[in-house]
Amino acid sequence: MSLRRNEAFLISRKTTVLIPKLDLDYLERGGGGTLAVGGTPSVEPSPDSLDLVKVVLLGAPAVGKTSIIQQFVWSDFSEDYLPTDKKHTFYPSVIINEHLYEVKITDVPVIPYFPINSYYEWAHYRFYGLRNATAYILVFDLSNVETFQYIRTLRDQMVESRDMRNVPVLVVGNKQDLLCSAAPTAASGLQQLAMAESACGDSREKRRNIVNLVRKHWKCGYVECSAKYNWRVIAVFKELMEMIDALECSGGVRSAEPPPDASATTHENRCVVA
Ligand SMILES: Nc1nc2c(ncn2[C@@H]2O[C@H](COP(=O)(O)OP(=O)(O)OP(=O)(O)O)[C@@H](O)[C@H]2O)c(=O)[nH]1
Ligand SMILES: [Mg+2]
Repeated sequence: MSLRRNEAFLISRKTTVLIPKLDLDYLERGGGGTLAVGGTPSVEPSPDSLDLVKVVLLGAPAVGKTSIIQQFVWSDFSEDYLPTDKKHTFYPSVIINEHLYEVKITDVPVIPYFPINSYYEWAHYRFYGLRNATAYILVFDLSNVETFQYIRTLRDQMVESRDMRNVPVLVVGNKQDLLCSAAPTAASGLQQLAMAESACGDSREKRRNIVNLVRKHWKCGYVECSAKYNWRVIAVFKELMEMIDALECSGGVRSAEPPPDASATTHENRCVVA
C-alpha cells in the first residue's frame, strides 16, 4: 500500500488503512510546504504551540533515521547517504485504536550527547525539542551492532537527566535486509562458508542480548525493520503509537511530571475519537 504525505494513517490492531483526503497537517503548515523528492526534505516549519505528539528519532550516524521517516511519511527511499545537517520536522496524522493524533516527527543531526538540562539544550541543540519530546525512537543498524552502543549511552544519559516514567522509548534495529547477506554460497568454499556462519552466529547472539536488554531490563519496545524495503516501517510507528495511546488513555502522558528544567514546556495531547 502506498502511503503518501498529507494523508492520515490509520493503524488499527489488524490492518493499516489509508484515510484519503484527511489533510490535517495541511492547515498546520499554513497552506502546504514544498517537497524535495529523493533528497533531504524541505518541510515548512510548524508552530510548536500546537498540541502534538512529539517524537524524536536518535541514533548513530547512517543507521537510517531519515530513511525510516521518509519511508513512513512519503513512501520514499534513497540509496544516497546525505547526513542530516539540520533539524527537519514531519507532521503525519495517525489514527490508532480510533484515536486521532497529530504527530510531529523530528529528525536531527547526530547529537554527541543528550542535554542533561535546559541550559545545555539551549546552548547546543536549540529548538531540537530533545528534552520535552513525548516519545523517542532510538535507531541502530542491525548489520553493525556496534551502533547499539551509541543508543545505550544516550539512553543512560536520558534516564539520568529526565523523568522518563511516562515517556515511551522504542528501540529500532534497521537494515534488516543486510543481515548476513554477505554469506557466501557453498560453491565459494567450505572454509569461507564456515567463517560466514560463525560471523552470523556471533551477530545473532549479540542481537539476542540486545533484545533481552531492551525488553527485559529497559522495559522498552523493540522492532526490527528495513527502511529500504519498507519492511515493518509501519510497525515501528504502530508500536510507538500503541505505547503513547496506552499512556494517553490511562492519563499517563498528561499526568507526567514536567521536565525538571524550567524552560521546558509541559503539553497536553488530545485524544480524538474518530
Ligand atoms: N540496505 C539498507 N540501507 C539503508 C536502510 N536504511 C537506510 N539505508 C541507507 O543507509 C544510509 C544512511 O541512511 P540515513 O537515513 O541517511 O541515515 P541517518 O541515520 O539519517 O544518518 P545521519 O543523518 O547521518 O545521522 C543511506 O545510504 C541509506 O540509503 C535499510 O533499511 N537497508
Ligand atoms: Mg539523517
